[in-house]
Amino acid sequence: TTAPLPDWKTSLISLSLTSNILTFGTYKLKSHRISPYFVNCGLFSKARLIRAISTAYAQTLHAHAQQNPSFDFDVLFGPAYKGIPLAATTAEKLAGLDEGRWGEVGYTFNRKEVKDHGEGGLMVGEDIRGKRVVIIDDVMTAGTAIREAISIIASQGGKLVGIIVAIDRQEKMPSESEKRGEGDDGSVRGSTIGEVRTETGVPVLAVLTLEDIVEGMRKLGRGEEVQRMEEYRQRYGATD
Ligand code: OMP
Repeated sequence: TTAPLPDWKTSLISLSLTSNILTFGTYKLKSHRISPYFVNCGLFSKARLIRAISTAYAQTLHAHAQQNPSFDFDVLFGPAYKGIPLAATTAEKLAGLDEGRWGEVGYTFNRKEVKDHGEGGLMVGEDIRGKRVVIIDDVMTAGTAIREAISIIASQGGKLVGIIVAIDRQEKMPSESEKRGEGDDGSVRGSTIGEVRTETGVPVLAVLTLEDIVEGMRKLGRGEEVQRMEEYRQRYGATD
């Protein structure tokens, strides 16, 4: 199943390492899992870094649209806070790729706190009522962040047609015992991405997956990190 990793993915992984976006250590995740690696998309915070990631998101969306002619959308929704610059810069990159095709795509984001004066409301940017919306977010692990974004779109009358993340960690759904904070019970469960696909019926795209990162690290000669990611994958990796 594994095609060789394209050079642009290896470059993106390498750039993530040198800018400390991808780091290795011991990290407690939102899902309470303890991970040997972490991806901090808030650190795409220099011109050349935000350019690299927004280009990768735009190209991933554009390639998907070319392979699936029925795939189309009106608005990119970037959930606050980390999704905001991602939505804005990716919209700009889409116009640069093909202005005729993407030039009218809007972008929007939510406020974390509802404003009760001035223009008011929960949302900033393009109105999503009745529009086809793609969620653009940073990392997907157990799907909690994505589910929140899905419910915001529903509450605003938008129609979800796709989801794109920078990193799909390819993890399985948390068990009931994990949700209670008691650790994994070792049961076989489906992947987060599979569950979200089934629940929503829309494509869930990722710029990079854990598999890509493992292969990229291998290409970069980082055997020790590869081993730690493989061990983590044994424990929490999705099998489907
Ligand atoms: P879920 O909500 O469990 O899918 O986790 C995704 C969120 O966790 C992201 O939106 C981040 O806020 C955070 N996260 C990272 O940013 N990088 C990681 O490598 C892992 C996580 C995480 O906590 O799972």
